Amino acid sequence: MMYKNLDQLPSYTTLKNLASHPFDLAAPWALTAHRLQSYVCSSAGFDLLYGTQRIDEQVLAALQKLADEGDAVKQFQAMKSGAVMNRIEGYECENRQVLHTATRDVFSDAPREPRASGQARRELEKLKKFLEDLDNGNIVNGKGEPFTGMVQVGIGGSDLGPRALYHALAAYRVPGRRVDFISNVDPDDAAAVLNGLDLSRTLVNVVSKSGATLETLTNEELVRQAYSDAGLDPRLHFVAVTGQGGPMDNPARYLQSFYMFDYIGGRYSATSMVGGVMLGFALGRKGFVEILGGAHEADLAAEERDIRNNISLLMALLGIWNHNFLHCETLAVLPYSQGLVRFAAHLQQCDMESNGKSINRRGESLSYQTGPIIWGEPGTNGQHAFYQLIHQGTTIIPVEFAGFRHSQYGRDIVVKETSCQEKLLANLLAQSLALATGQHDDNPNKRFAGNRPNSVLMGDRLTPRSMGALLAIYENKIAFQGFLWNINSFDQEGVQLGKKLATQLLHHFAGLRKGKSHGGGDEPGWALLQAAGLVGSRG
Ligand code: G6Q
Repeated sequence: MMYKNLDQLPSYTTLKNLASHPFDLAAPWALTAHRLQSYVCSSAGFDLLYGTQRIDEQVLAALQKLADEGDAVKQFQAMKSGAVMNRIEGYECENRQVLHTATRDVFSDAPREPRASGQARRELEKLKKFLEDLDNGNIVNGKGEPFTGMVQVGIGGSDLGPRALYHALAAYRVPGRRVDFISNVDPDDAAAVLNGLDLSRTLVNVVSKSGATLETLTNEELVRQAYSDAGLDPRLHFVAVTGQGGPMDNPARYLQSFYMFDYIGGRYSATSMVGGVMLGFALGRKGFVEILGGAHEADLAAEERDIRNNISLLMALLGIWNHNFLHCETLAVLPYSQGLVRFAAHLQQCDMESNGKSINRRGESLSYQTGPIIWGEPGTNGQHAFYQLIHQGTTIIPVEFAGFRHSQYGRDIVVKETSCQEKLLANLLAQSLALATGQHDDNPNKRFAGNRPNSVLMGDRLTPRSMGALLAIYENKIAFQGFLWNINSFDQEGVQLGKKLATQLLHHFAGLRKGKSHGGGDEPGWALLQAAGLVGSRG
């Protein structure tokens, strides 16, 4: 299939012309009740309030045309049906299907891609049995006691999404259970987690799709050592999630092995066993199944052609409008929900690793911007930190806010006549308005230019189901943007070069340990090690 570049689509020119006079959010007449109430898109349990974006009916119509001309929904459907979307035509590449959506298409009689959904279902069945065995005392520690903790060892996609979901849903944990994470090869990461843990009551979930990631393999050995030092048998504590047939697929070393498959990219793997084992342990099977249900609902909603009824597609298009046409370089994701404390970190990987590309799917250089820089922190904390720059700085930063009508725990207090939750939501909506409208003032220091585009994604409560939907809404947004930019959102060659050079530098350390290394002459790696004071003498 020959996909076109964004700037070859006819509506690209229309949008370029419209971008010379975008809607003025700061005009006194701009934010009418009609505008704010009609620019709301609802799907999968969320409402996207987008009246505070610099768009009008003409822009929306052109964005709809852009989506149609770029076959955004058709490409998404092809991806779900098993088309080989992870490829660069004519060049060596991963050349794979992209089927993370199949991990949640597991309860319908006619899944979109039966083979992948069948494999996901089999893993879910294994997980069900494993969790039942933990609950009914068939799986216990060496002293016959139940497990109360789990440490997940993994990095990148095998850490960020699962960790973000765990934090988001900690309110729904099975009483008495907790999870910790080790990802960084910095030994202090593992040391800080292991200090104070009761290893005897703790499972270790080693997660690596490739089974070959040096950080994870090293951390696994470090943790195994801690078990041996404590006189505990790792075989009773360690479980694995890995690619079937890969280097870590060695059931003799693990209490139980779960599989994920090469058609699921690491950063899209939170709904596979990569997230499933840990989330099933923490929330119970029902909680994990709820996450899958929410994600599946969002995947179905993403097939809607009308952008006004498809949150993922609309967010993708608004992002393209702000980035490619209004030339905003970064995007802040600011959730007003403490549970989403790690969500921006997950999105940084999911979005920037997917769409940080500069060639199209035929290997040709692109002359337009692709993925923006993504960053963010939960509000209201951010308000007391970096919002100054968003309001009055020289860089325009579009914002995606997210919030929920109700808190998770329901524990609250009325102070000065309002509850905490009301204060949180008032702040969220006030920020949205303030960024859009700005403020006139004779004192330039108190002047706000406004016209900072933003939208608010509002849900009812952060639950396993809504978290699943939110995760998939973003995954699908990222895929839609990649389709329209005509890039391959599913590979990550950009992280390989650094890995290769790290391996070269490690050879120097290994050589020194064996007393063999004499240095690398003019080789920049050796010179940098010297400059950093790690080997030999400086200069
Ligand atoms: C994600 C990337 C990357 C990957 C990690 C861990 O899409 O591919 O972040 O998840 O490098 O890889 P393993 O799971 O193979 O250890």
